[in-house]
Amino acid sequence: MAASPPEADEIFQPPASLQAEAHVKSFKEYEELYQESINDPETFWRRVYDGFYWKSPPTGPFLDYNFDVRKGPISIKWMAGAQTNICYNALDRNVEKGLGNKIAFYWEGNYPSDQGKITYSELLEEVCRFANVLKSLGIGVGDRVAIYMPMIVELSISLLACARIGAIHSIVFAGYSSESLADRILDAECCAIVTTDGVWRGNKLLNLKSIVDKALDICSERKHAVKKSIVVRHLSPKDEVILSGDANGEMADDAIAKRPCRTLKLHWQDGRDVWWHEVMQTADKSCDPVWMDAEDPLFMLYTSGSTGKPKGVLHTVGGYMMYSATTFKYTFDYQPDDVYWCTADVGWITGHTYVAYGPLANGATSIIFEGTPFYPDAGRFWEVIDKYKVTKFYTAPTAIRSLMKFGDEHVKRHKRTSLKILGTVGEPINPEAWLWYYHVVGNSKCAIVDTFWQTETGGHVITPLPGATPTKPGSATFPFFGIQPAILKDDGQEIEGTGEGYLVFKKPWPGIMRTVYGDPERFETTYFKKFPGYYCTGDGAHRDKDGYIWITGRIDDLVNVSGHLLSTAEVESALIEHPAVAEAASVSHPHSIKGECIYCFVTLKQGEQFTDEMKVALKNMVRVKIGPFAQPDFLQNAPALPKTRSGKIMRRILRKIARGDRDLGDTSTLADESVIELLFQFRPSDA
Ligand code: 6R9
Repeated sequence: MAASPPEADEIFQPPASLQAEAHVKSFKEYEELYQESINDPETFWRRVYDGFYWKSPPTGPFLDYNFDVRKGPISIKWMAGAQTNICYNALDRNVEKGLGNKIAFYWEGNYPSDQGKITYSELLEEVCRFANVLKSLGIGVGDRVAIYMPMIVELSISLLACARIGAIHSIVFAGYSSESLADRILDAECCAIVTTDGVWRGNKLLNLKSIVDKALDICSERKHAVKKSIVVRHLSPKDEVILSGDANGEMADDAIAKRPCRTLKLHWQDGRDVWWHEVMQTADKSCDPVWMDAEDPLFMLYTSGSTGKPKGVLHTVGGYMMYSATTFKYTFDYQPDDVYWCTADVGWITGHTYVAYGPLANGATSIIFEGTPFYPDAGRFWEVIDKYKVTKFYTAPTAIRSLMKFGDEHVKRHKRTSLKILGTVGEPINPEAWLWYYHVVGNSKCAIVDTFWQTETGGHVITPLPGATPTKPGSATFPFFGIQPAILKDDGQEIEGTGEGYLVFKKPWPGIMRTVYGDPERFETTYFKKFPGYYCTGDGAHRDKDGYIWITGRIDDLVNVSGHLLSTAEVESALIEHPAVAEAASVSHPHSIKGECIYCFVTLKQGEQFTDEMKVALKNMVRVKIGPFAQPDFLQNAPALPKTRSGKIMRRILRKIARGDRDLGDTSTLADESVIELLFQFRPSDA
């Protein structure tokens, strides 16, 4: 969904009340700091570096990089040789500073009566115990650990425990199917997985362990054995868990909530499966951190790639630590008495950086939310905000748009007087949703920060600063410190002043990804080959007359469904696995709530019928192969697909057909023009 033309904009000044206490109090101050971060990055980032504990200093240059494929392999090194530990900086140091009794996380469950909290000292103890568990299972530096969990405190404990002992975590969003999970485990060759028995999402009970079991079976079939599966007993004793297999587990002492209860059958594989609470019982509560090189890997996180195969985006310890902490501090203007809430799942990068690492590195109190915005009703967000007196709130445009549909009453029933900053991330926010967020949710007194960034960038790269940047609804505004954007034309020329083109960055910042796990060539091809000398985001952007940047959306074959990136190729290969399908093409299609959705053209094999049952079966194929969130909204019968003479599917034309737009542009390269009319005829009436 493209933002509105910048000519139609209105400017919103930073709220004066916020400005007074802000880290950056004026646009002028932002500009000065920004100039320093570009002209003298070492001085700028050394100040940040000095705020952390390092066991030993860098052994070479502070920054060493090559961004130009013509000069050799791409390489990015910040503070190489320096030793630190991100878990130590996020926990031990805060405890040493006297924050031991401060709440690190409030936990708010799916059911409003399910709640919990954990202080910095308690979190440190739990993390140490789990780090010792991992060690006792033979896991150490460089080993990959998969995590497939709902939004519970044990998820944060797991990732911090990995970081403490130098193991690399690979978190997979717990909405992915067994097959997607298996692909990711296999690519990273994970030796262990952490999961839970089940989880309630709204009124639905999901058996996460059975999804994991199936994924581990697929891995075994492909000759990779995951040795340990550590299972958190998350369901309340009211939900009866029946184990089949050899072992039996004790039930955790959860609060029993007023809610429906259901029986969950778990298969238990003795030797491989262990209960979290059993192995934790005997684990020691202290564990020395392992000192890691700044450039050692911290985690990988898979993101869709235009070829269909997901990429394991790799981040390293030192740079990611500094960048997650710094962007959190400035974008949310972090203050010690804040209660901060980012609604993103830790399975996505937003959760990694702004639920886990960024807030903890700053000693912040934040919320881990397991629920959905609509359960028990569409007022849940605002209820939680009042319950914990949330000051800074961060969510996605798709959530804002869907809540708008329920009307203002759900919001107005709650006070929301604690709110100061409202953030958005994941996709372009349309000005209508921005204005509703500002006026209705924020009572016209909060700063809105529309933060543009990517899994690959580690943290915010284009964003307003709440006390400094005058905002325009729909624009992510200006670059963060150390980020030098450029907008390029097709021929690679930089556009000076106003104009629209490819959004690229000219220099590395500490939080940029270092490689694609196991595939450095793909890293170079995807991000550095198209425009040598630049990091290419894959997004389009427009710069207006005042220098504001407006992200216009993906310009590759990725679709952004509710802020989740999917590749059209990934969806197509899922469809093609159905025995009735001869060929499939999928394109992005506008959607009023999701921003974009997936529209598929399917050519069936001869003799097959495009019935309603067939449609259901095809949608199901995508759910099973990728995950429920990837399910196409539209499927249309395509007796043939528009192709060039060389056989390439013309998705540009399919996008127009999906929208019912007959202004197709140049069709001269089509091998057979008659296909077009046929496809218009078969267009579903609700598209
Ligand atoms: C953090 C995250 C990255 C893609 C990115 C872009 C889109 C994210 C945006 C935005 C416009 C914003 N995107 N934030 N587009 N305005 N404020 O979402 O990472 O899942 O890797 O997605 O999301 O298209 O390239 P990731």
